[in-house]
Amino acid sequence: QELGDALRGAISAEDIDVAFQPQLGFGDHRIVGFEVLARWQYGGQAISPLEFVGIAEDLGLGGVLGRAIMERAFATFSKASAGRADAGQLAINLATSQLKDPHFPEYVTEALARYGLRPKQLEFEVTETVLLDRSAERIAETLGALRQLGISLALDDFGTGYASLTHLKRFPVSRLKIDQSFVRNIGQSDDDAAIVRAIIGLAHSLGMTTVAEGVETREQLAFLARLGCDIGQGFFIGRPAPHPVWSVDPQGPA
Ligand code: G
Ligand code: G
Ligand code: NA
Ligand code: MN
Repeated sequence: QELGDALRGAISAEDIDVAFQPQLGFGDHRIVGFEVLARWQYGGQAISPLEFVGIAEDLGLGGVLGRAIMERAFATFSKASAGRADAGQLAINLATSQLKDPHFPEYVTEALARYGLRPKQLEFEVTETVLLDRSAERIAETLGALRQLGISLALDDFGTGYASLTHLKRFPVSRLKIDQSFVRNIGQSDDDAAIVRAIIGLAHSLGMTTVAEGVETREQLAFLARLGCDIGQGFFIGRPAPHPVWSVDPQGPA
């Protein structure tokens, strides 16, 4: 209740921030994009986006929150990438209500144009939970329309949900994000290594690419590159930051 009111206020006051976490291409060792992570400071505390996105959805504020996040991300990214030849892609997490809104593709097209960004520079991330919603038909339509616009779709937290293989056929997915729970023990657990290898093989045989999440060590990074993973994301490569940073830390994955 109180948190809900505060969130409503924070959205209107444009008090929701975003962080940009870099994604490293293993092929050419360049930053190929950034995942946008929403941030909200309330009462001196960082509230997790898992929590406040959920509250917003329950209060029917998912649409306005999503727009506030996208506006903030586009504004910051477009300014920071001005004059840069290949700034890469922005990956934005979507909540269910955004995909149920029939006007969403129209809004995205308009917002991209307003910030001088191209549809190819945008990727949306959805979890399987989002796809499992009762309005799957409606959601599939929205995702199809976004695909038509040239915006790509990544399946988040892959491997932790249900019926994942059906989703790959039913929705226009072009990238799988390997959940960090599999990446964490990749060097120690043969099972986790086998799972990651299988996800990469599945993705590639379906013409999709893979992003490994939660890359925290040099060893994990090397292991993933050996397995043929396309892109890595995690603290070893770069922490979420208030602005996109394209340089690769020499202490990190150089
Ligand atoms: O950075 P981290 O703790 O912040 O993110 C926690 C979870 O919140 C992740 O699963 C992430 O996908 C989700 N999340 C972060 N930002 C957003 C956002 O802007 N929209 C939605 N729907 N989820 C987000
Ligand atoms: O569900 P999603 O995968 O989008 O969540 C991303 C979450 O993972 C965010 O909370 C982000 O801050 C966090 N994160 C990003 N990189 C790392 C990492 O290397 N290690 C851990 N433990 N968390 C990470
Ligand atoms: Na995500
Ligand atoms: Mn993820």
